[in-house]
Amino acid sequence: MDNIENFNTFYEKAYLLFPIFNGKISELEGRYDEIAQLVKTAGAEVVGYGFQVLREISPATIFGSGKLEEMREEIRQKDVNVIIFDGDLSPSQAQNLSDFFDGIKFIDRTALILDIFALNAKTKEGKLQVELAQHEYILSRLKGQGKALSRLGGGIGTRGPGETKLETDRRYIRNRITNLKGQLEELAKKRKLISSRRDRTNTLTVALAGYTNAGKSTLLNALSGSDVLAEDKLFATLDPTARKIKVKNFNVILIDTVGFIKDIPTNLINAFKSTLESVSDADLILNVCDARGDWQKQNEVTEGILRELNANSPIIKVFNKCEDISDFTNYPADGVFISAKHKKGLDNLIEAICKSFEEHFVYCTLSLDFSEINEFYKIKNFLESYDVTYGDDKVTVNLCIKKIYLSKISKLVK
Ligand SMILES: Nc1nc2c(ncn2[C@@H]2O[C@H](COP(=O)(O)OP(=O)(O)OP(=O)(O)O)[C@@H](O)[C@H]2O)c(=O)[nH]1
Ligand SMILES: [Mg+2]
Repeated sequence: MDNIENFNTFYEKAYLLFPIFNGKISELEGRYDEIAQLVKTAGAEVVGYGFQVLREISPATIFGSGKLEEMREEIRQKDVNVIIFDGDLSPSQAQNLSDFFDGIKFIDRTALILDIFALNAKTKEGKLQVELAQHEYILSRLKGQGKALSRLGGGIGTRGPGETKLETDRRYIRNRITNLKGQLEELAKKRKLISSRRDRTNTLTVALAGYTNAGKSTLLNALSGSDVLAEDKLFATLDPTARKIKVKNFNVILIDTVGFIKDIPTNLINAFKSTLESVSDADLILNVCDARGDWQKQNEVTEGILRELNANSPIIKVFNKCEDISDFTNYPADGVFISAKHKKGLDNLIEAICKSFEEHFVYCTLSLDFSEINEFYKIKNFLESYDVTYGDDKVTVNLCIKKIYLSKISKLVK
């Protein structure tokens, strides 16, 4: 909390560094926009940037010495408080660059993202997950380092457990990581218990996944008539939020969760695995992207992360922010085009959700003799959901099953 207050009163000036590899200068604009938005989200302001197209890298400092001098001059003139490197650095490169730039706080993109996560985590689980990711990050930075990296002052890159590492050693961090993992496992177990209870009532789950700021929370609100925080900031949502909605005959639990971003730090995905399970366990995934942005890139990233999470549920590609787009010829034919903010195209989306459910699931009612109940319980793990009602001489089971498992219940269907 101290740190957050600190950040409100201290508006940092950020300078961005872009190494450009393989001559990909065309990527600079997109990279700048994304980092600038991350910086804004973290509560700082971009006051300048430097880039260099690198044919070969100087191992110690990445950039060439002439370029470095030039950038240092600008950094001094602009009174910069934090330098952000758009990429990954080895601990020694980070140290060398930081030393060169007069010891001004020097962080990389991962630290910046972790920082935003620390600001946005609200629930106990969210906070633990962020703390785990931060400790893993710090540990990876300490590998091979003789001394602890020190980052002084408040603001970006120092929120959360960052500062404690000053006085800590690797052993403390490892112990803390083990402890955090243990706490998270406990929470995940509890959540599983709640969701398995939920499974027994007839519901299907739909997860909203996709690039950060694509409009997932806005869509959740539009579909459920609720009022979840949605704002023009990256990673506004960290903790999964669920809403019950009715989609025609289907009872649906709609889950909104953390957004994705390119080059997402691996330890962040690992730390958020239990939260992201709500995506991989869902019966259907809506991959939401911003149709006005570089949606190919967004979808590439989202699909990559979904693969990493072993999410193999059906996916509907949802193109959001379409209110001003009239020509859809360059978009995939199987996409659904909506504007969550202006509540346009939602009927088409609901149709698409129902169609997918009907394609993959069957609802049916079994009327069983008491003698058949054991047989039923043997196959219950193949069901998406079920609901048992005991009558005087019969047991009625309403169930939902994936079509591929229909043969499992064939004996019980009369
Ligand atoms: N123009 C336009 N803006 C939209 C639309 N839907 C959402 N937005 C805006 O996009 C911004 C991000 O929306 P969110 O719903 O917070 O996005 P998100 O995907 O939940 O983002 P994170 O939780 O940060 O990953 C907000 O400023 C929304 O008002 C839309 O259909 N059209
Ligand atoms: Mg959101």
